[in-house]
Amino acid sequence: MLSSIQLQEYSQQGYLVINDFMSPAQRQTLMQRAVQLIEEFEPPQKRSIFTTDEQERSSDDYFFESGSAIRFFFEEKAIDSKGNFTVPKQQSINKIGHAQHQLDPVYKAMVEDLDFSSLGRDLGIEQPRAIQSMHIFKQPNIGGEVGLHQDATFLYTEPKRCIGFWLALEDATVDNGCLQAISGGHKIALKQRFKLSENGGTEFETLDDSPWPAKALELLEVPAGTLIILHGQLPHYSAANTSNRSRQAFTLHLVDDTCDYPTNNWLQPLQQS
Ligand SMILES: O=C(O)CCC(=O)C(=O)O
Repeated sequence: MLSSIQLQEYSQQGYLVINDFMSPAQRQTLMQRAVQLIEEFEPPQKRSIFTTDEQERSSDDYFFESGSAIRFFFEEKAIDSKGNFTVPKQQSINKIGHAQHQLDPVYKAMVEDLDFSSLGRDLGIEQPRAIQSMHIFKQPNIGGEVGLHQDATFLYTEPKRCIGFWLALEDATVDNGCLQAISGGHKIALKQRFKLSENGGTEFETLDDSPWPAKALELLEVPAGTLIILHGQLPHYSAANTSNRSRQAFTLHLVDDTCDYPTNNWLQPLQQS
């Protein structure tokens, strides 16, 4: 599926941009399904906010179990200090994750249609396994920043072999928080691993404490329908959405089933169906 020029670009940059990967009808299908799921979702008493802050995540069973469920995480700014919504429910969600590709018929069919496994095999994954999916919203005005990270921190395997597929369901620009990446940064070591800790929470283990490369982040502004493939060790980031336009994306991550997936990885997926 991928040309030799595309493979070369991916190996040099650690990412690859493919325009018009998804049709407008396919994008609408996922966005409408998300609206339905949010409509049916009854917010729990304890509302789980998605943040890259370790403390927020570590004591949160709702987050822990999300590797084998469909869970809803709120934007930090959507909930006030008393736990009340500051925006309507449909505009409060940061992301839905992490197993809709296995549990929801609409997401499952879309993932099969888009054939990420073949792309994964082209990129060196021997036995592709879809391990995590996310519908990410970056809501207008309140969509939070996602700190600079490498995906293999969260989806660690031995040997390290993880690929992220990031699909723009809407146009992604600098104002609404497009992806940004350190081109070529996938060649640096994996810095951290996010894992279950012995006290029942989670922790970041430092694997390499050298600083991030002193290289400017590249802005990956892309139109709706674009696929960005991300190497598992590519440092990437997205800024807060300061615009009044949302920036929805769907992501799917593959690991290689020939690699070891440690039992103390934070995300414990459903067995494959
Ligand atoms: O969509 C975003 O803003 C960030 C997504 C991301 O970094 C990821 O999926 O690893």
